[in-house]
Amino acid sequence: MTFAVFVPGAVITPEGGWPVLYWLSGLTCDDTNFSTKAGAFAWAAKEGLAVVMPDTSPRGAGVPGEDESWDFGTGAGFYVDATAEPWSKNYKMATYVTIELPALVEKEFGVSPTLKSVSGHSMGGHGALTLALSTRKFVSVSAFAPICNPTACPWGEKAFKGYLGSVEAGEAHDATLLMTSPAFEEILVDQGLDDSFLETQLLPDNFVAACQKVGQKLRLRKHAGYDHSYYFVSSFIKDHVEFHAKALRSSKVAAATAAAAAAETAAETAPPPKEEERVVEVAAPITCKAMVAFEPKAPLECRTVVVAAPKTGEVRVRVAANALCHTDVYTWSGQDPEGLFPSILGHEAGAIVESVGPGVTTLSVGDHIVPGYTPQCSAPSCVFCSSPKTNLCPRIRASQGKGVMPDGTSRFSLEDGTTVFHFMGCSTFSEYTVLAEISCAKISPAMPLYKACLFGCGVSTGLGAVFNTTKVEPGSSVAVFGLGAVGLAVVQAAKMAGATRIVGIDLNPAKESVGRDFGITDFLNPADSEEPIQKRVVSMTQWGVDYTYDCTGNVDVMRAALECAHRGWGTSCVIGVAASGKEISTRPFQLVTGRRWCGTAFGGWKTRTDVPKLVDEHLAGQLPIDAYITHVLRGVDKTNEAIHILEGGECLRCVVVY
Ligand code: NAD
Ligand code: AHE
Ligand code: ZN
Repeated sequence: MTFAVFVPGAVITPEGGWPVLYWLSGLTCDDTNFSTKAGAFAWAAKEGLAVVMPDTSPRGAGVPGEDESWDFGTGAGFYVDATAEPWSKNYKMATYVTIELPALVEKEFGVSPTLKSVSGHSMGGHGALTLALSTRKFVSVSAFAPICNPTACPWGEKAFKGYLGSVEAGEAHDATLLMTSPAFEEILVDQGLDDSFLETQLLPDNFVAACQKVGQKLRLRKHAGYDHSYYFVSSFIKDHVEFHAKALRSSKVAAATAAAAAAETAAETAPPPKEEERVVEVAAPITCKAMVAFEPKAPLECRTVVVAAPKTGEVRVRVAANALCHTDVYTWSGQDPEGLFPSILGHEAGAIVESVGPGVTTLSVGDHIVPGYTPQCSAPSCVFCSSPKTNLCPRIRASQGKGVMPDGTSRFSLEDGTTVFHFMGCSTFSEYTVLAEISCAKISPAMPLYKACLFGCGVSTGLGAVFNTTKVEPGSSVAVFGLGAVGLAVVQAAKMAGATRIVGIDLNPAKESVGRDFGITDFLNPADSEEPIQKRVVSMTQWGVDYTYDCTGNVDVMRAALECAHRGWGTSCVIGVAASGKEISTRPFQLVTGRRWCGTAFGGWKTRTDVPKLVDEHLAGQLPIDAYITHVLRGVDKTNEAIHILEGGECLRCVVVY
């Protein structure tokens, strides 16, 4: 049997496997029709959904008569297990689609055994509805122009007589007759009103009546002008993918919640261990691969490192994926006054807690986290954590800047015992790293970690610069200098905040197109004219723009950004990180005349409180971030390649999956 599988991206399989949509095709189709004509994969990729597309029957089985008609035999297996001869040996489509094929794709493609939905077209719509109703193995079901009542239509009668020996035997494979009690929160069906098979073969109204009778919620959408073709499927497939993704997400959350509740109940009911039995498990050191920066600008070296057990208030995590930020490259290049060598750089990651040190109360083994370079100690005595005005908790900032953990020592060493420094309290260019508990944002396990890493720095920073630091109002004008991931996140947030004019500025002309995708309304390239860029921006707007952002780290650009802010009230926000020894300047008159200069660290987000919320917003479909991932590599040893790619100018974020 031939089948096709779509897996969303060359990335790690999420814990528990890919949520999956099984697609069942119609008469005469094979495993290629859906993959080539439906246009579903962009939506499936967006939702993180795998798609499995089986053929519609065995082929070349040598069954007498298998190729005699288009609506029976080859290409027309009808998703039943044949019991009548000569079909019963080979034509076992129900078992194939619900047992054999899932076992195979679960093993070979990391497809989830539980988070699965089913949909299909015509005969495949019949298959989807009947297999979902009879097996209850699928979280959700939908269909396009399904054969709803096959015991009452010519296609069904022919199939049941041939494969099962009688039409009556087909009653167990008839969606209308199987609808005897509500089985799903909602079933989605689309039907074209210009479908030539509507009245004779499909009979959706019989299914509607059956659903109404038992109280099954059915969303049947009837579309004038649509026929039975794949144009019809491709027109509405996005809705079906989103329908299933939503159901699978709630199912996953429900399962996780139930598991957590069960664990909590077990913990509550278990008798407390006697004092002498309470053993603190001490984790052993781990050896793993890490990319070590030995000196500025020299390629990182992939080394075996020893990662010591977490000490008090620390956790050790397995890094699942890391996105490269420009700041890593900045420190590697030797321009960071705090840069130390040898060190393990990296600070934009998604990870899973592997072990916890003594005294850790808010994290457990298995938790999914995003490391934060701005910690949040949340102590009532911390005036920074207690204030809504800032995220800059100083609790471990001094040791972080010295490349060590809060007790003044490093958890990293080479095999010969050489100490390796930490970086920004994260050091995520390593398969394992140790973090302070107060640096970890615990996030929903439903969030794929290869995407979660984006919230660890650049994207969050750009969003927060707009929402938290400058608080852009609807109708504002905005100018963004530098359209990397940080600048584009500023653009994205400015658009979400209702800014009506968003000027993107970049030396790279290729950024105009990506900038427009994110929401810029105008693009300027400083290299296109001798005239200073701030003058060009002001002349576009009379008095300057309400909010400007430097996302380059260049101090001349910072000045230009300030000087094109609106006279009287314009605010300019410094986001870029400037090289050691660089200073900003402008004529004080610029400030006297009402412009304000400010800056942001991590967009003002409080790591532990806010990162989980950003993740949840993404999971709820309110905060798209997939477009930032322009490159994916596999293996921590690919980090040098990622640096090369980021410097190439076409990359927003290169995610390295470990
Ligand atoms: P990036 O290198 O991907 O993007 C920078 C963009 O600026 C590029 O498109 C480049 O072409 C453009 N550029 C460079 N010089 C320019 C100039 N003179 N005029 C106009 N455009 C110019 O970097 P990124 O990851 O988006 O990070 C941007 C900056 O933000 C970096 O300096 C980074 O270190 C800093 N950063 C700061 C924070 C923070 O919390 N403050 C967080 C993350 C990143
Ligand atoms: N060591 C650097 C600090 C550079 C800097 O400003 N870092 C930003 C984060 S960049 C993330 O990509 C920041 O938030 N800083 C706040 C902090 O506490 O470090 C230097 O230049 O000295
Ligand atoms: Zn960063």
